[in-house]
Amino acid sequence: MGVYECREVSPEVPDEDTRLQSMTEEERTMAEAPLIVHEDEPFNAETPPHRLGDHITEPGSFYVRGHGPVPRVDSDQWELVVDGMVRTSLRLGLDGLQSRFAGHTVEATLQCAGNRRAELMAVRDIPGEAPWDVGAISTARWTGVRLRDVLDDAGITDEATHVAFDAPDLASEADPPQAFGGSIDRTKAMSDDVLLAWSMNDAPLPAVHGGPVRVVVPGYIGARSVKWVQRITAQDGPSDNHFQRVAYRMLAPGQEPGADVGVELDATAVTSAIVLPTDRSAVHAGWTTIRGYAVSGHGERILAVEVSVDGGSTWRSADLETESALWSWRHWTLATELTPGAHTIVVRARDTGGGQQPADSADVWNPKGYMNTARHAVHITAE
Ligand SMILES: Nc1nc2c(c(=O)[nH]1)N[C@H]1C(S)=C(S)[C@@H](COP(=O)(O)O)O[C@H]1N2
Ligand SMILES: [Mo]
Repeated sequence: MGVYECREVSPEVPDEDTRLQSMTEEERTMAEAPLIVHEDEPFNAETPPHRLGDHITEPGSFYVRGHGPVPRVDSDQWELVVDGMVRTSLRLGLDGLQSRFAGHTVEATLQCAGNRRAELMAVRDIPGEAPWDVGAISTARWTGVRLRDVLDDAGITDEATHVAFDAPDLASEADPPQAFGGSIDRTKAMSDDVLLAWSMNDAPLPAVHGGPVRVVVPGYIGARSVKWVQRITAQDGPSDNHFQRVAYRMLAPGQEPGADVGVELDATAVTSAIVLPTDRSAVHAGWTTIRGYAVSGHGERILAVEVSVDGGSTWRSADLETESALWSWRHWTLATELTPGAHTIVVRARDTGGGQQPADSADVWNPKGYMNTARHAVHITAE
């Protein structure tokens, strides 16, 4: 501590172009790609570092996580059934949904439970899962109607404790192969900002992100924001879908995935990551700006972000972006002077609920590699 005067010096930061010019052709192509693709079919791709600093993610750079082929659902053909523990089942088209309920817009970050799995895989292998780096996270302005308004209109009954969502995309990885689905608890379903969204950043929701209509559950793992939603069922327990009962559950080390093994994941916990410089990269010695994001979940805000440039021995407060929307990430920066040589930079955030990040990825390793909210470190060389 006590080094805050550093931030009053005007830092000589090499601009983006200088850094790009010192890259090989291949590195430059990678660095400028709109998405880093992990898998083509089903399509899975993460937001690249040079786009992770945007508050609202550029169209085309929002990460994509899919378990089956992208279904092409015509917006004229799309139909939503609302049934189960309701007084009146509903059958609605897009026009019906839009004309019957008040529109509502929510800015929210979506984060896959597998974000930062790559660091867990470096601790111990996690077979059959994608090695997401820090980019399985993006932010958009979502417009639609409140799920609560639709459930109220159908007359959700007192016995209903959960609300389940069904989609048409067939996931062959599920056992048995089945369409994607999931559920959330009733309290969350009836809260202010859970949406049936048809628009992303004021444009029609792209097919790859669930268009014509998807669920958006701010503050919960991405898996609960079911894309191409076609059925909503009020029921007295969680969904029986593979992605609720088997996958997206926190297992203890040594546990094997199976029906109802472990704990289902819902709200995300406070986390942060360094976006630039990237791990194992070289920067110019002297002044540089470290950049990254921090985000919580379950309705908490980011309280503080601290950065260490000496591997975690000493910490300095990062500059936080102006308070952002309740469900959105907050970007941060720290200007620092780096001497030539190797440096380990670490970040840690706290949220308004008292949440802090575990010290090390090894402490949070779990068999499916979910929710790696450990402090994030990058190892860089200044030259
Ligand atoms: N129908 C359907 N919805 C889905 C998925 C899916 O495979 N099928 N993937 C889920 C997961 S795991 C995540 S992280 C988010 C990703 O949303 P995005 O592709 O728009 O980023 O969608 C969720 N909704
Ligand atoms: Mo996910």
